[in-house]
Amino acid sequence: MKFFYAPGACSIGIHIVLEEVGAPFEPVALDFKNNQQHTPEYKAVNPKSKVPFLVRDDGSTVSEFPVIAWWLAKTFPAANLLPGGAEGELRALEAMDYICGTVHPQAFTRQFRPSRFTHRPEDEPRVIEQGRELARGYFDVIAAGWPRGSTWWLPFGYSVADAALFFVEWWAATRSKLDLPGPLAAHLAAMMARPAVKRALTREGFPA
Ligand SMILES: N[C@@H](CCC(=O)N[C@@H](CS)C(=O)NCC(=O)O)C(=O)O
Repeated sequence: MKFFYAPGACSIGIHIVLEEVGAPFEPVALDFKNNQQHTPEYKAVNPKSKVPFLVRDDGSTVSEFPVIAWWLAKTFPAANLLPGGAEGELRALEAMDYICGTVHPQAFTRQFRPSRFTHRPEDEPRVIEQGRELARGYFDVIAAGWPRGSTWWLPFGYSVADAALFFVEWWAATRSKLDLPGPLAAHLAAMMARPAVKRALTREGFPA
């Protein structure tokens, strides 16, 4: 399968899942600095102009982080990346949806692409600050619900939810320079120690 990503984008979470499951994949990097996601060539592959994106071996495609992560975990069950049963899957999907549907677009897209939230350039610093405040609030919500004594986000153990949480923690620490609440700082450190995370970061050109 082909995996489309942009170095340092949210696709790093799917990159980690791919490394965890050990499936063969062809990584294809897009250059966001030159807006490669908006070229006719990429739009012909993915009309949404986003990453992460998969083209499977039969030519069919999968988009949207939680769906890609869920599909990879179901397809490669030996990696044990999903809690069992409908209830367990529900918790993993709920966690990933919070990251991908709320934390990423509301807190971090505000910080990284403020012009999408205002037409007035003079308002952009306030949009960025609003994004930082939202990030702190969302991280506090996650920390308050953290399973007691757990390294990983879901009480079941390591899962695809951890790969989703990783990318916003990593952005917070490396790009936004935000302090993470205790359980999330410990979680980021635990993620950084995983060989799959190191391999994904290295391939994308970041310190591991
Ligand atoms: N809902 C999508 C959002 C993915 C997304 O926003 N990806 C960003 C990278 S972090 C992107 O491709 N941005 C390109 C753009 O907006 O031009 C998902 O969860 O996969």
